[in-house]
Amino acid sequence: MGEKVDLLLHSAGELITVAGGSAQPRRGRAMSEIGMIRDGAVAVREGRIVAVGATREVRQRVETGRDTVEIDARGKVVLPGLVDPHTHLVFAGSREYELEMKIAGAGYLEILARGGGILDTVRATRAAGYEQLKETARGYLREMLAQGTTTAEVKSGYGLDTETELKTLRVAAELGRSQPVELVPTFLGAHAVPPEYRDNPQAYVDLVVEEMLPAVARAGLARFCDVFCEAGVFSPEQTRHILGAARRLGLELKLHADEIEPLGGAELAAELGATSADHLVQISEPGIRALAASRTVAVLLPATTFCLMGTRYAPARRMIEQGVAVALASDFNPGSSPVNSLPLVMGIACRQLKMQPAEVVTAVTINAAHAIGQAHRLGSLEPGKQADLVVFDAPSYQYVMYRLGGQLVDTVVKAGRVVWRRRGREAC
Ligand code: IZC
Ligand code: ZN
Repeated sequence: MGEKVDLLLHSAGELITVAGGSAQPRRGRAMSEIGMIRDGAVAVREGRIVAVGATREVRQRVETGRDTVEIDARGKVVLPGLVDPHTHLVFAGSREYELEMKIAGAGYLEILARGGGILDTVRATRAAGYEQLKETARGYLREMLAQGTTTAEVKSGYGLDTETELKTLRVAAELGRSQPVELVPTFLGAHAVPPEYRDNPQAYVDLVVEEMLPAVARAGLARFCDVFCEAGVFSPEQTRHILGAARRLGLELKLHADEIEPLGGAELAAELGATSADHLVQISEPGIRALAASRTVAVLLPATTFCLMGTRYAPARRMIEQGVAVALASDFNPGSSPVNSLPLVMGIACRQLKMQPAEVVTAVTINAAHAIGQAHRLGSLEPGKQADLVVFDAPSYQYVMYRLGGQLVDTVVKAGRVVWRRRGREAC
C-alpha cells in the first residue's frame, strides 16, 4: 500500500509539469521543455506533491481514503499555479483618464512630468486608509486567483514617504496571510520623486537610503528592493547607490530597466547580481549579452507595451536565442498596465513577443518562480514542491493562449487546497 494522500488530481488530458528547472532558470531551447504527461495525475499530502505521472501509475503508488479530495481533470489542461513576478498591487484610485490622454497621443513620461501618472496614484494612496487599501487589493487578488495566479510579487511605491511605504508593505503582509494568493513583497520607494522633493531629487534618494530602507529592513517587510531606473526618474548612478544600500541590508535586487529609454539597466542588473531585470523593451545588444551571461532573469511585461500603445515590444526572440532566461509578468498597476490576468499576458506574449506557447508556459511558471527566488518550492509539478496548480477547461495548453481574453480556469489549488472553482455556466 502506498502513502495516504489528501488530494488526487487525475485523468488530465495534458498535465504540464515543467519539471527539471528548479536549480537554474530555463534558457534557449530548454524553455520549450514543459514535460507533458497525457492522462496525468498529481497526488498531494500535507500541501506537498508526493507523486506525479500517468494516472494508472500514480493510483498504484498512493492510497486514497474517504477524505481524499479527487479532481477529475478529464479533457482539461493542468499547469503549475501561475506565478506573476511583477505587480504594483497595492494602490488607491484608478487612472482611466490616461486612456483618453494616450489615445490623444500623450506619452507616459509626459503625463508623469506634468505631475500626473504615478504621482496621481501617490496622492490617492497617501489619503487612503489601511483597510481601504487592503480591501481594494483583496478584490484584485480574487480576480487574479480566478485567472490562475497562485503567487504574486507585490511592490510598494505609491507612498513615497516612510509612513505610507510601510503601510503599503503591511497591507501586502496581511493579505499574504489572509487570502490564497501567496505574496512576495518588494520595496519600491524609488518609484518616482514625490512632489515635495521635486526641486531636490537627490535629497529623496538620501531619504530612501537613510530612512526608508533601514525601516523596511528592520520590520522585515520586503524581500526585494527595486528601482524605477528611467530617464527623468532615477538615473543609473542613483539606482546603483540605492541598490547597494539595499544589498547591505540583506535585501535582494530588482530593476525596472531599459523600458522607455535605453540607459544600460540590463547591464547594471547583471553587474549587481540582481534577481531580475524587468521591462527591457529598449535593451541593447551588450545588455542582452550581459543578461545571458548572468543569473539575472529577464521579466518581460508585454501587457504594458500593449496598454501604452507602443509599437516596439521587448526583443524576446533575440533574448531567448542568445540564452537569456525569460519570464513574463502582468505589471498590474493603475497606469501603464491595468491588466492582472496572466492568461491575457500569455496570449499577448505569443502574438507580440513571438514567443511559442511552450516558452510562455515556462515563462509564467518555473522562470517566474526564479524571478522571485521561489523556484526551489514553486513553479513546477514535481515531488517535494508545494502543490499549487491550475486546471484549465481547454483541450491543449496552446488553447489557453489562443483564446485571448477567455475565462478558462476551472479549478485552482494552492498548497494542496482547492481555493477556487468555476461556477456553472447557466444563465441566471
Ligand atoms: O503607476 O504608472 N511604470 N511604474 C513604472 C509604473 C509604470 C506604475 C504606474
Ligand atoms: Zn513595474
